[in-house]
Amino acid sequence: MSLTKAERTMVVSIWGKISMQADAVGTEALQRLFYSYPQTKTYFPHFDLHEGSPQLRAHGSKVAAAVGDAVKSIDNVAGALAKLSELHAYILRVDPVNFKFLSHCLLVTLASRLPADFTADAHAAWDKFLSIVSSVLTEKYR
Ligand code: HNI
Repeated sequence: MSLTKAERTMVVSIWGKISMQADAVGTEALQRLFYSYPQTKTYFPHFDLHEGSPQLRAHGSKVAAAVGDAVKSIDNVAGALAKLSELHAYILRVDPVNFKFLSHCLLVTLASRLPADFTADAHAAWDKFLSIVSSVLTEKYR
């Protein structure tokens, strides 16, 4: 699966508008993940997951930075996220279904922060992009 030129342009442009708030985007997406899909909290027994906790914010900013790296290397997401792919597969062993949940929460976060930009086309482009990111982070399982 790969993105068309138009899809790449939409992903890059939306990230450009939100990247100043990347930390907050990552944190909000995680907060949504833990509220809407509480089973995902089992991967973070060592974290304080209360709203606004320092650990949640630090992790949100790491996740957002990784999404930003993937956007920057949109033609080579696998290369950009190679180390994270090993971490999630071999060490963290996150069940791939959880990537769908987090991707959904990222989409909702982007949509609510950039309502005018998040057209149906932009939604579809981001959905495809996040499924590429998710496949990269889960491909080592297979
Ligand atoms: Ni994920 C650590 C990025 C999905 C559970 N994760 C990271 C780190 C980054 C990251 C960056 C920090 C690595 C480091 O410190 O070297 N994770 C991403 C991205 C996605 C993703 C970009 C998908 C878009 N991770 C998920 C999902 C889960 C998940 C779906 C489980 C629900 N990640 C973890 C856990 C850690 C983690 C657990 C370790 C946290 C810690 O610090 O102990």
